Amino acid sequence: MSYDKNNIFAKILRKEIPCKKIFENDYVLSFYDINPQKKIHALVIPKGEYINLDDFNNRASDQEIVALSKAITEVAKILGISTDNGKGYRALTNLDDHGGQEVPHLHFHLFGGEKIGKMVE
Ligand code: D5M
Repeated sequence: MSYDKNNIFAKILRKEIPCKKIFENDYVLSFYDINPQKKIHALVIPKGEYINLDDFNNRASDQEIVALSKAITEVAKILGISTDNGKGYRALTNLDDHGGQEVPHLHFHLFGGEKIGKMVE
C-alpha cells in the first residue's frame, strides 16, 4: 500500500482544510478530533507521510520517532490530562483494516478528561 497524498490529514498538513490546532513543531502536529468520542479527544500526527505505526517505525528517522512520542506527552500536558495530576488518559492508534483505521495517515488518539472503559469502540 502506498501513501495517499489526498487523505484528510495530508490536506490539514498542507493547510488546505482547517483544524483546531493544539500543538505544532518541526515534526508533529496536534489538533482536536472533529468527532470527539470522549470529553477530551485530540489527535497527534507526524508531519511526514506515514500510513500507520508499522510504516512509521519501518521508515521514519529516530528523530521523527522520538518527536512523535514526546509530543504525546507534551499535548497531554497542554490539555491538562497528563499523568502529572494522577488522572491520565488513553493514547491509541488504529492500524489498517482490522484495527479500524479510517484515515491512512498515522495518528494517535488521546482520550481523556473522564474515566475511560477498557476498550474504545
Ligand atoms: O480515526 C480517524 C479520526 O479522524 C476520527 O476520530 C475522526 C477524525 N477526523 C476525520 N476528519 C477530521 C478532520 N477534518 N479534523 C479532525 N479530525 C478528523 P481512525 O483511527 O482512522 O478511525
